[in-house]
Amino acid sequence: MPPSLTSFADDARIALDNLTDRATGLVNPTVRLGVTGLSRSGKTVFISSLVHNLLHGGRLPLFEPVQSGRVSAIRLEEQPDDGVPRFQYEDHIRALVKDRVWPDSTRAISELRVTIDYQSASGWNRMFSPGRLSIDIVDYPGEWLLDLPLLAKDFRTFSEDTLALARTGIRAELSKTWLELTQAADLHAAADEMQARDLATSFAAYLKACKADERSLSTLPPGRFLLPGDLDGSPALTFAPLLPPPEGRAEKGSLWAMMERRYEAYKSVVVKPFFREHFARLDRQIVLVDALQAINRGPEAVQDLERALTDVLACFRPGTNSLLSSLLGRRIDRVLVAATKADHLHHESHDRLDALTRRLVERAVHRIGMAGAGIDVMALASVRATREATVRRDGHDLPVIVGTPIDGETIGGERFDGIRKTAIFPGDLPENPESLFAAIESNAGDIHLPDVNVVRFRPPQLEETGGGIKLSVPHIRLDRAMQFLFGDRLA
Ligand SMILES: Nc1nc2c(ncn2[C@@H]2O[C@H](COP(=O)(O)OP(=O)(O)OP(=O)(O)O)[C@@H](O)[C@H]2O)c(=O)[nH]1
Ligand SMILES: [Mg+2]
Repeated sequence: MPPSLTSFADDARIALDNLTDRATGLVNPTVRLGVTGLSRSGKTVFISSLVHNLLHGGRLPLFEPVQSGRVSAIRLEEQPDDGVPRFQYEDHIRALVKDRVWPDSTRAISELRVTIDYQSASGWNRMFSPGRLSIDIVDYPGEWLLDLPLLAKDFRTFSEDTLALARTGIRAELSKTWLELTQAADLHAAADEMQARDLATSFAAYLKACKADERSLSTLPPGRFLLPGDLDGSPALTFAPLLPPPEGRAEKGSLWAMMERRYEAYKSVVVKPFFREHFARLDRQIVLVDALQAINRGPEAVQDLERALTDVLACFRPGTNSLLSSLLGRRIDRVLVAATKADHLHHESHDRLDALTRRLVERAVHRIGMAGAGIDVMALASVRATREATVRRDGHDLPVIVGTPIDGETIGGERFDGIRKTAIFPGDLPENPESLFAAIESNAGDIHLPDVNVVRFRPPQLEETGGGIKLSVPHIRLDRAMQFLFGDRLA
């Protein structure tokens, strides 16, 4: 992103916010952890399970501070930001653990503070009082993140980029109605509110169709066209990209001028406040991706995920804006990209999902010329909804996963009721991720992607100890994620 990301006044405000954060941080050390991902990628489930495992003594062998017994207490505390909705941990956990249903979709930002008391590992630090770290977890939609690159784009570039993409692949089908409407519009004619509304509605319908498409195309900005909230119907959300751009400056009062002004309004009303109040204050970030779903849906979905990941990682590129970095005084120094829902695979494939996601990230990082330092990748399951078993068939042992499909789920024509369990063969990922990308790039008509069986299972029944105490939520590699995201801050 070029240095014009925000105006100087914004920078000064961010700096001030950060100073305040840091001043409070001296009294009570904190780490602000951003959790994001496109919708349905597993953000709510991730935070709920992470907190549950911390609060309820989960199995966390790879989270060193807990493993080595240095943590003396973990509790929820009041969050620092009064204006941000609280992450409703108790409701989500009740759904997951008691009702065994997945929590509802959450469509905005929320926050939760977890505070950990610990003994420092170093003898020197132990001489002082015991350590205390607050982790402020901030859950926000990935769509908001994909809006950040707009700060560096004028209306002309935004229009060009958006229209070019709308003409490719499956999107060409989905954008047809809107493109016809756009082509018929006279950019020089006097601005007309009804026409602006029609164009915006049609453009938004195209964006929604992409998102809803079962081939799983990831989201395109502007994100608020999908989740308008209380800005629905405002001028800042009533615009659409236009082409071709007029020569020189557009005439005052023209359709182009109106759309251009509203696009700028979107940036200042929606994108900048998010950047300033939330994004610029994060220390650490986890980006959740549903790579399995993309693989399952086909080559275009995988390419699309890679494109979205490229845009997302570009937001975390360090040092692109030296003025900003110096004013911020701090920036996100660790980013974790995690492929979620690994419990849909047999453990032999976990490393393969890991490798595949790593390759996806490497390609994205390479494309934007980033160093890749501070970025880690892993495959995990926030909640393990399955267990593994083997079945013998035709003299061979086949690895299967066993779980309770959610009510109404059908597998091979058989409908499940949410009570009966079943075993499925989860399918295989390629040993070498390169073969997958080679297949995608060769663009050979009907590409065969590996078959992964993505069945929706219910959350698991929690095991109980002999004394009848329910254990914490089972997971895969959640402890590794914790260690990377904040383990070092508890040293
Ligand atoms: N098996 C399994 N399914 C998961 C896991 N995490 C998420 N899911 C599934 O993915 C769905 C979406 O998870 P959420 O945590 O609600 O996703 P989100 O990113 O918060 O979604 P929005 O709030 O809609 O943006 C859940 O309803 C589950 O079906 C997991 O670890 N294992
Ligand atoms: Mg959510």
